[in-house]
Amino acid sequence: MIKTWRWFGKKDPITLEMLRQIGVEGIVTALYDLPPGEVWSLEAIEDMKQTIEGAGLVWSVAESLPVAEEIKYAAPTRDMLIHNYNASLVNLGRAGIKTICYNFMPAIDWVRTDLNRQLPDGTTTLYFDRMRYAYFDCRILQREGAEADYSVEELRKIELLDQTLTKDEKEELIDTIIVKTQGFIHRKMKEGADPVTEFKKLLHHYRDMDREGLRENLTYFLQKVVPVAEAYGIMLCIHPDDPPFPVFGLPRIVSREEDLEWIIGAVNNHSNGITFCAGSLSAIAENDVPRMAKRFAKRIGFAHLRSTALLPEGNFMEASHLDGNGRLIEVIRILEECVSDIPMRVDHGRVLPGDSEITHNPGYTFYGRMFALAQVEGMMAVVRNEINEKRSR
Ligand code: DNO
Repeated sequence: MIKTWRWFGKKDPITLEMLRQIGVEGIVTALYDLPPGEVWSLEAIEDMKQTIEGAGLVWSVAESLPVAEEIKYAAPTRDMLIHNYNASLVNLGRAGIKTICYNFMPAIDWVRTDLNRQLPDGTTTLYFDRMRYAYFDCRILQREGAEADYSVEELRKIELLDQTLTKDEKEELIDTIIVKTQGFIHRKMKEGADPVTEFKKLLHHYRDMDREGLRENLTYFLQKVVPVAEAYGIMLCIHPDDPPFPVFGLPRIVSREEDLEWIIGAVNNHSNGITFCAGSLSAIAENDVPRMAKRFAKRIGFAHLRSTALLPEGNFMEASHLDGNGRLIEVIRILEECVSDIPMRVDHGRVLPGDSEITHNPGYTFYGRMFALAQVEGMMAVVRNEINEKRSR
């Protein structure tokens, strides 16, 4: 696989020069200044491409070419927005960017409740605490009917949290769930807006939507964009839900093996592909991550390599890249055997010494990711030796 790195553009303090020095081969980036729905012009794409190539690297993946919410909830404007999406695809294709990552998570992308969970060794990591999430759902959002999603015991814990969380902790929770985790991935809050009010407005658009409804809207989208991707030799790769279960009463349809099976069949075309995010998929016990890699290998165009540790009571956190439910070495073995030419990147590094001095987005530290990349490279080297030996026998 090709070693790539998510880079946040010219303002990213982690420079392309730094990335070359640590052995990165390709860049994963987006036109972050453009809101979802706007066309990525050929000029802007070429400009980004030249910046990357000027540093001796290549632009391997566009992540994400974001899908506007209006497409996900089928607003009257969706045809116009899909038209714009196709225009961006055409421009990316013309510029030679052939791997595009996107997701179809309604209203909210990845969800964590703590961005700086302290580990025994003093480093910190990302964490999902189910009760804090539930507290946010029931007490901060005050989502209608939310209580029905939790057991009596859980509702009692929510009550307890209400009494023990400080005002600052409650503010921090809001900031974590709907501002910091979303802010750097095309979902910036409007200046001066109240995050909770804004988020509730967004949720409202999905009030009557179930799994089937969202599947219909994804099918509608795929039927219109996959032919364009195919014409330009692009592989559109859907990112799994993170975490892979419904949140805030919203359906999520890219979570389990049967979901991926359904998606690749919805439009049966090689350009309708998958971003194999081992980390997201690993956050529920029922997902056998290596088995999924094997089953869908032919349609995997991009890999996110990380892993999670499943904890009691529905909590989880990022595991070491050598550990956890992602079982990365097995995943790497499968991907190196079946799709060795695809780009991969590590994801969600820890905060290591030195990282607090370099401004970074949550989960996207320099040293933390570099450390993870070294671990993954080690596994890749072992696996490649195995494969070469096997083939020379
Ligand atoms: C979070 C990321 C996601 C991912 C998008 C892809 O760290 O894994 O934001 O990039 O969902 O569309």
